Amino acid sequence: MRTGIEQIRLYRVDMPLVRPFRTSFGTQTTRDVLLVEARTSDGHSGWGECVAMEWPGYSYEYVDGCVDVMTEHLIPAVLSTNDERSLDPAFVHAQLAGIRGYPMAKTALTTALLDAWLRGRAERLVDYLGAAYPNELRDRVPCGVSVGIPPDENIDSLLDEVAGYIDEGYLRIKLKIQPGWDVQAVRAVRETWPKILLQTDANQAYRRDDVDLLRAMDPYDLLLVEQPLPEEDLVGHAMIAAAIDTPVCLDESITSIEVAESALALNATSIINIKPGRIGGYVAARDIHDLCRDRGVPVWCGGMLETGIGRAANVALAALPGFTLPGDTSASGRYFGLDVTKPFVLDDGYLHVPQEAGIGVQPIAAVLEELTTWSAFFRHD
Ligand code: OSB
Ligand code: MG
Repeated sequence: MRTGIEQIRLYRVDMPLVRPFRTSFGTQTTRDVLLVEARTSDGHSGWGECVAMEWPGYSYEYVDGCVDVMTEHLIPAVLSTNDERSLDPAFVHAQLAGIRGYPMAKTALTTALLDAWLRGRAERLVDYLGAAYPNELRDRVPCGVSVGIPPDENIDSLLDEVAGYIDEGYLRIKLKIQPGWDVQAVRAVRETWPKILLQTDANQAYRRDDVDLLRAMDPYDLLLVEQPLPEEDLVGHAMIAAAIDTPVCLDESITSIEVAESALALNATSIINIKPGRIGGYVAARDIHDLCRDRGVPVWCGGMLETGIGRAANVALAALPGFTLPGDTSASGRYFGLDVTKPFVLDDGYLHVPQEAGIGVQPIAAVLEELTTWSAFFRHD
């Protein structure tokens, strides 16, 4: 028998955040994160991270729901054969095609399988995703940082936090906003740092008739405002985009390449935040990048407070040439005191793309064991 999937393992890991992360949809103090390991019959392990949060606040997916859909549907589908095809990305995609939705759960599983398959071929994820432009792949990516709403809603707390990130070398600041915490925060940061790259993220907190609140931030030279309105409201985003000067960038709304095309056709967005977990995988994310690059639409790599596993794959993706804006690909230390992998460290505002095969990193066994709160395994039988 040629190489196939030998076993799939799930690990639920508890990762305390270095500071609470508050957005318009709620506050996270710890990252309750699901990791997937795919072990192959020839001894490779591939890894994927599920970016769903503990509760369905960003999208409908959440960790318990992802465990359920993986256990009941996704893992049985990929374990239905254990011949060499079981790792082939096109075959895996076809096996899962009949299961709708759950892009975060699918991304975690398919990334683990892709990582294992690439390790078997000694190929890096960045080279696989960027095969169409081998000479334009970068070996480091520019990094921004996403700054939550301070729990005390105090402007000085915000300025202290931003000052720390600027000292560390972050190249762009993103402020989380919501009605009541928007123009005053933006104005304070802009007045303190007149030249920094600055943008905002509302995570769907506004409505169509809040256009005056959004227009009030136009004087502060923002790169973009991310996802002001609900996910489904593409036409509303087009109305906002026409009414304000700040470019609109969609995050939650962009759930597939078809939605990306629709949003661009409607002028609902002029920049796209690419998150593989939201779209259903790294290949789908690459395809949206290719579409945007062809159309001259800038993209950047979003983040979901990933561990080193998800971060490694995101950094590989962000090395593609269309990622022209700094991503939410911050260093491990911005999130965690202890990461499950070797930490990603900021170097002059950049993270380095891992050089090893697959996603290029693996968990440190002792750390994974220490942080794991639950695990399960599945085999072909
Ligand atoms: O909307 O981009 C978002 C974190 C969790 C859920 C949604 C979002 C975010 C962030 C943080 O903004 C990005 C990061 O640093 O990982
Ligand atoms: Mg966002």
